[in-house]
Amino acid sequence: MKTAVVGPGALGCLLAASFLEAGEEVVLVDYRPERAALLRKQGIQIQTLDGAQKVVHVPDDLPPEAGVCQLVIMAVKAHQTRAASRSLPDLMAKDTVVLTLQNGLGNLEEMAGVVGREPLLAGVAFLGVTRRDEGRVVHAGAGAIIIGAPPGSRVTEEEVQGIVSMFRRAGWDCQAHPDIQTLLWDKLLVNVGINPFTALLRVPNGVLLELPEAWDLAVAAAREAQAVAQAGGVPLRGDPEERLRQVCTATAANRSSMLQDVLAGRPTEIEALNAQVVARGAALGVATPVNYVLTQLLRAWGRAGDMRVG
Ligand code: KPL
Repeated sequence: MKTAVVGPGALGCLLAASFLEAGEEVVLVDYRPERAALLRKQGIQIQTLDGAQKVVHVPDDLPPEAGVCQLVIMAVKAHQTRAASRSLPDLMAKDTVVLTLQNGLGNLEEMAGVVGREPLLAGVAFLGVTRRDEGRVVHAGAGAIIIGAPPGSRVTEEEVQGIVSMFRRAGWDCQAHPDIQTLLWDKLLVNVGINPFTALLRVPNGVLLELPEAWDLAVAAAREAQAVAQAGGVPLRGDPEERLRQVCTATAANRSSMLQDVLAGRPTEIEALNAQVVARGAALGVATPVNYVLTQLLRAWGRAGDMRVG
C-alpha cells in the first residue's frame, strides 16, 4: 500500500526506511524544501539496535508532489499537527486512512478538524529512537507499536489488520487494540513521567531509575495522569510505577523526545503532555500539582530562549 510518512523526524525516518526495505511504496513528506533536498541527497543514516550502520534512500517530497496515498502516517511533533494537517487533503483519496503515531493528546482532534474523524486511526509507539541530526537516527530501544480505531472512525478491523501486517513485514512488533483511547492515556502516563525529567536533568531514560528524588516525582506525575484518566471514564488500570519502570528499562539508553528537543533548542511537546493532564484534571476536579509544576517549568524553559547562558 502506498504510504506517506509525514515528518522526517526520528520516528518518521526510522519507519519510512523500514517500510522501504520491506518493499513497500513509501514517500517521506516534508514541509521544508531545503531539508527534503538534503535527505534526498544523503539518504537516511540509521544506527540499528545492534549498533550496525546503514544508509537508506527513501523518496522524499513536499505535498502535493508526494501524491495520493492509501495510508498517511503522521509523525510530526504535536505542536506541528495543525499545520501538517492542512496538507492532508493533498495526500488523500476517498479511502485513505490517516494514522497518528504522535505523542500526547489533542492530535486526533486537530486532524479531525481538517479531514473529519472517519479516516482516522491512532497508535502508540514505545520505541526508543534518537535523532542525531537531520536524517541521522539511532534506534536505541525496542518496543511495541499498537494501533486502533478511535471513536468516530470508519476504518474497519480488516483494514487495521492490513496495516498491522505491513508494520510486521517491516520488522515491527505491531498489534491492533480495540480500545486505543485507553492506550493513548497509557502512553501519556509514561510520557508525563519520563519526558520532562529526562529533559530537565539531561539524562537518558534509564538513569531516572537511579535518581530516587526524580523517580518519586516521575511516579507522582504518572499517578496524577492515571487519576485524571479514571475521572474521565478511561479505565486506565495497573501500577504507574511499574509501567514507568518497564519503559525506562526497555528504552534505558534512549534520549526521550523532550530531551532531544531541549538539547536542539526546539519547542517541546509539553502542551500535548503534562499540560493536557493539568487542563483535563482542572475540568474534572482532579488535583495535578506535579504536572502543573512540570508544565510551568518547561514553558519557562521555552520562553527563556536566548536569555539562557551556556
Ligand atoms: O515516547 C517516548 C519519548 O521519548 O517521547 C518514550 C517511550 C519515553 C521513549 O523515550
